[in-house]
Amino acid sequence: METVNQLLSSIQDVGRDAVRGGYSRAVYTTPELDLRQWFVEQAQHRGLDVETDRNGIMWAWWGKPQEGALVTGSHLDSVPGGGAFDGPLGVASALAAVDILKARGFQPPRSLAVTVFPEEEGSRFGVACLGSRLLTGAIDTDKALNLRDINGDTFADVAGANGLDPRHIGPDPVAMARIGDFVELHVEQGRGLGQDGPAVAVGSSILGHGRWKISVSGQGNHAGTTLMADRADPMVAAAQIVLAVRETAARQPDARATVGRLTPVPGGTNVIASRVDLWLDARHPDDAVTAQLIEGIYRAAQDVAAAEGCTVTLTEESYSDTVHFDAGLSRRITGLLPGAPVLATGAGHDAGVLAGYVPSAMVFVRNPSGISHSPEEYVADEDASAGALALADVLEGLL
Ligand code: HGY
Ligand code: MN
Ligand code: MN
Repeated sequence: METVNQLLSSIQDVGRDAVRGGYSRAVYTTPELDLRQWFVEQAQHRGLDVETDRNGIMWAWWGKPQEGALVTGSHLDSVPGGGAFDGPLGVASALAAVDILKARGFQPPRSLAVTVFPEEEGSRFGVACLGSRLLTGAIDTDKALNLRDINGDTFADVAGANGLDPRHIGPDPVAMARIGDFVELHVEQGRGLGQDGPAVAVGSSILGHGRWKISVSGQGNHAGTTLMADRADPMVAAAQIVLAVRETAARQPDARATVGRLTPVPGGTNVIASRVDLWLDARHPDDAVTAQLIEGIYRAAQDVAAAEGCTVTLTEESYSDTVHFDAGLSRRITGLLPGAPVLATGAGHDAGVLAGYVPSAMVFVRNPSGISHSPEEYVADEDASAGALALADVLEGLL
């Protein structure tokens, strides 16, 4: 059986992005579908029975599907130009952990499932952890079905074209009852684990985080015939909004706010844009502070837009409160991983969504680069192996 590093090597060419670098594996695009097929083959190769549920979540069962099972897993989709480990490390480590337990002759007293959640990054339809939100009912089903990608295709249509029945997409209490406990292994996405010391840590909490769409509207016009005094240029207002985002967050300890995506309409070199859409990602441990941050950013946006003769709207697209993982489960995991530090994360995860419904916890694996959502994201082979072994010990201890 392949080790976790061999499993990751076997997908290292799937979804490489020649333009951005790294990987672009958006949900229900060819690279992500290829990874789904890889997962099915690897799971079946280990004697696991694989099923895809009504929301496109894949479940590979060791033992029959049953209520109260132990579930572990992560995601295979990526951000545009993402790293090799964000998501796949958790899935590959779970498969490798099954190998380790089988090699030990371990027989799980209750069923174990390895899961793959779709659209964790929200890179295609804009809402992070869409699969786990649908499973739990954390998102309104109609809102989810009508989410659109940049081509204007709805999630309902795309999911329907990939084997799901949109009429059945939505909360799945039967599947939820099967999750007794959930543990997700994930690459550490900040600098929480240094160069020395243990390769793994136990998660404690996830920073509250949300996404807002800001649209600035002005007067589209000709770049050559429109005098500077006659312009209402939304790009100029948008640029000032990006700076206001940075300044507002920089004044608030522990806050993070980012504009990573900005789209001028129509987007011509010799055209003054008529509208500019930008997306804000804002995070803070205290949800009330996040709300104040957004209010401050929106006030600043309205001021700069008005000064430029433009108008501006702000729409919340998704929000997740700060999550604290199940204390009892995390304590048990800490006991199974002596010396592993406890680490909060600023990154969202399906484990964070599930934490609102079932006992949920996370294990992080060292990333010496401290960089993620970038081709520079990195996990050394020996740390990936340590992570898979740690996950095997945790699964054995929890089963
Ligand atoms: O955005 C996040 O925090 C996660 O990587 N989806
Ligand atoms: Mn992830
Ligand atoms: Mn991510």
